[in-house]
Amino acid sequence: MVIDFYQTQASPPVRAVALVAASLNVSLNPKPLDIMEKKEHLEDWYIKLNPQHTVPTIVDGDLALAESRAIMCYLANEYAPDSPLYPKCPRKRALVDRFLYFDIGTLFKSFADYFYPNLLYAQAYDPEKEPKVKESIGFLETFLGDNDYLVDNAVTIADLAIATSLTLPDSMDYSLSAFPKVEAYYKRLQGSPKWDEINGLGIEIIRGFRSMRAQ
Ligand SMILES: N[C@@H](CCC(=O)N[C@@H](CS)C(=O)NCC(=O)O)C(=O)O
Repeated sequence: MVIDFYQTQASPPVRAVALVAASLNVSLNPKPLDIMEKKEHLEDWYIKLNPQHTVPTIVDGDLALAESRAIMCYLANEYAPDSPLYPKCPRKRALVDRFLYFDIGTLFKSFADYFYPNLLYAQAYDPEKEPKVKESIGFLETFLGDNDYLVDNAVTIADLAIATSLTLPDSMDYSLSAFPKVEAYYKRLQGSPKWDEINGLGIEIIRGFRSMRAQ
């Protein structure tokens, strides 16, 4: 079965899916989309697949699925049901889901709200949006406590998703030094399979885009 993966390497939600797929040993067939210049995500054929016109979207047979965190759970459920990355125990799984929702609804949201206007439209940072960034990283610091990972002290898809979200402040040279546990956690997760070719490259692309823009 070929799983088509509509994606843009710079996008953190795309990279989060790619990182999870690499750790689950699920292979994806990359279908790169130019969403910046050619705006291929707004073409009719793509809107039919995903009316929300976001990347990532996967197509697996008759299933077209958007939303990065839903895609991760699907890949684990369908292709790696025994993987400890998405534990079967309902209580552990509930905690993994909780951190996936924390990531998409709070952590990554605060990053996107603060960093994207600067990254995408060269706007000055809005100081009113920074407290949410600090608050959400602070929550993560508390959740980690003395553990290396968020759930049962073992790596899960929630850690891989959150580590990928943390690449956005990294790409924007935003220091995590006020949050030593988060900083150590982020470093630890950089040992994940294919980190360099997925997130290392994504960070480089965003940095390259920023320095081109600054000229
Ligand atoms: N919640 C979505 C967010 C996806 C998203 O916003 N992707 C951006 C790129 S980082 C995108 O596709 N933007 C183009 C658009 O919204 O038209 C997910 O996690 O998949």
